[in-house]
Amino acid sequence: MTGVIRYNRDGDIAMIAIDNPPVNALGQAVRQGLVEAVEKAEADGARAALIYGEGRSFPAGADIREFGKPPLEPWLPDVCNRLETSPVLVVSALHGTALGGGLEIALASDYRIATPAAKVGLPEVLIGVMPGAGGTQRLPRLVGVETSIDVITSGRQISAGEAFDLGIIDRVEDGAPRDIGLSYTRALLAENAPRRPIREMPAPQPIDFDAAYDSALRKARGQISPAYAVRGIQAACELPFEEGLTRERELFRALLETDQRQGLIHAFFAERAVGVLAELKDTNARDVNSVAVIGGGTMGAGIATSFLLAGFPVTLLEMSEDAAHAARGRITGNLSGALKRGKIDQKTYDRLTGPALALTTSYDDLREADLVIEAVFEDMNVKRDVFSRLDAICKPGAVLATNTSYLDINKIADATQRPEDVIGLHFFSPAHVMKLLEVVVADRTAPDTVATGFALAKRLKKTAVRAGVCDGFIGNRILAAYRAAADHMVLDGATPYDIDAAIREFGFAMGPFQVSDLAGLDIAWAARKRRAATRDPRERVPLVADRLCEAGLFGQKTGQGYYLYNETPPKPNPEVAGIIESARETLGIKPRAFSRPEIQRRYLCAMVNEAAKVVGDGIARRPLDVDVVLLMGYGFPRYRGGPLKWADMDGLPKILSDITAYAQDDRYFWSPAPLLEQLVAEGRTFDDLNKGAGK
Ligand code: T1G
Repeated sequence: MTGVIRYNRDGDIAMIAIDNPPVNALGQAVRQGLVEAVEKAEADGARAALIYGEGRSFPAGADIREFGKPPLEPWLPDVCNRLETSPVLVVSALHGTALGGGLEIALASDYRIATPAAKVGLPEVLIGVMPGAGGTQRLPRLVGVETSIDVITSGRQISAGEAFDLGIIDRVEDGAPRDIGLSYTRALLAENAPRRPIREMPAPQPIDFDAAYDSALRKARGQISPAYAVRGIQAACELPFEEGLTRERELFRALLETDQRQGLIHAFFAERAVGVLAELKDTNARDVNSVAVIGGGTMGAGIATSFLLAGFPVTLLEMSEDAAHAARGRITGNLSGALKRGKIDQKTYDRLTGPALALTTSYDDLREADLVIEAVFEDMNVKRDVFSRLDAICKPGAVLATNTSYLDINKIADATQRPEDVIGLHFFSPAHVMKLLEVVVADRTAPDTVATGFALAKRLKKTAVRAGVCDGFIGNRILAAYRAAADHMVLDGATPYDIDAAIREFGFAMGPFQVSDLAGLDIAWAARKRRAATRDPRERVPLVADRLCEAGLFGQKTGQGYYLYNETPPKPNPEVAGIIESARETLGIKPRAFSRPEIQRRYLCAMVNEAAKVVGDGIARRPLDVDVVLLMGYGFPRYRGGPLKWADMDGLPKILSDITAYAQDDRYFWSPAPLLEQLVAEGRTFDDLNKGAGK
């Protein structure tokens, strides 16, 4: 028996415990141990074998760190087949998250019991593959094709209750998995329960699989794994079981080789790696139990909602009773949305909108707060005034945070005598929904203040990424670059609508001009006007965007921007063509055509180039930090792994040569990032910089 599998007997029952922390992933040693254990159970005459997990969970799947490496025997499908064809009655006792290969092990068992809190699922499509150990062949025989397509193409986790209702598990019982498994197995033996290999169940009724395939492809916006999984389920209907397994394996291995699998696995591990920073090692976060928010506008109310949902009492300060009342209305609105979506129950709603939330107009009420976060008007003087007042009022050790999205936090910290307590917590709107939080570290922010930011993100169920101070930190600075590339292409001959279509084709849900209309063109316009005095004369001005704003076309908020919003789907605004034409005339530009590939290329190269500068400048600790920000905050298609993972897979030399070619037209905007030039010169990738960094 391998160290990760423990075997002993309890009467007629072989007890097989899996002990491979943290999630009992089905690595090679576990797979080998399981085969040896079932062989031992058969050899020593056991009548049944109970499989259960030690620690936090029944296996949460194959060990995804093995992906991309040569597969080691025994392969998981063979382990499942070995369990299913054993003469011994096999029972699985599930707890925690029995996912992927873990559920496939359970489906290869004769009976399945679970604790009430257990979750099951086949989330393989979320990491770019599909069930590859019989899941697409056994689940449809158990629950039918429609349910299998829903479960497998969504990759969603299913509660024990729902799994019981669907027939995926046979019994739900509270208690330790070993105990409930043992008593259930004894009961099965006592009633001489028959073996129930799913492979012997009838094939499920087929459906129109081509339609299901097309629908899965459409929904996944270019990601192919859900559609491939549909073909696997189709095989369960059309082929004998063993041939169906072979077909599933072919499809699985094809997905294993794709860039999409690489991108999604990179995203999975990157979202966990961003919290691993050398500066956080051995640094304790400060205790935060009470939170104050200053400013009850959209962002302030969203931030307050986020903390309320995470269980913090919140005091929100506004400048007047009316403003405080309006803030309460926004928060209540947010929470009623959470209630409607089933995120909270009525009792919680009443508590969060009642005793947990205090509104005030007096700074005195912030004296005892452990954390104060301001979301006031984006003006340096206003923010400095707030921080100097906080400095005078707040208790020593209170963390003073700003939600500014671009202002210099060092200047804000200078307004206090305690710069070590000042940090940026940049939420993304809507703050109570978006999972990304940029933790912006100023020059004198103390390490434990940084650690507090990361600890808060965990409690808010958000993913924190460390950012340095610059205009736009990580996400907005890179956004400004690729947004500018889009504006330049409009001036040079492309239409906003072709650009939006090309970027949607790459996998974004929306193109840049749709996003601008959604956010409000006036926001970027205000930023441009703010920076106009210090703008480099070589920078190309997005005249089209300025003129749209001068005409009051701010986008959805005014009913018209690049698109008209008086019908669905919104149509291109006919006024825009004239505005573009006059802007080109003003600038003496003779428009030229842009193909979709060139549009995508320029847009992505601008993104990668600025991202490389952000890493090179130390604003982001590693390339993976940038990937996580763009994936979680800016809609970068997850199956591409993020801009720098995409760049690695596309090839840095070609990207650099494209940037160098574009620089012929605009040396200022397309100045290559030194880090990109260095990596190409050294034959390295952005991923090389991720390895080891931050440990
Ligand atoms: N393989 C290897 N490591 C894993 C892992 C896995 N499957 N799942 C989690 N980890 C690590 C994770 O990297 C982290 O490590 C630690 O466990 C805790 O995870 C043939 C081929 C289970 C819901 O896709 O969804 O089976 O950072 O921080 O928030 O059909 O992890 O501590 O060093 O996420 O409580 C299918 C993926 C695989 C499940 C727990 N299974 N995992 O979430 O903790 S493919 C999955 C998750 C497959 C078969 C196919 C979550 C979780 P570290 P965590 P969590």
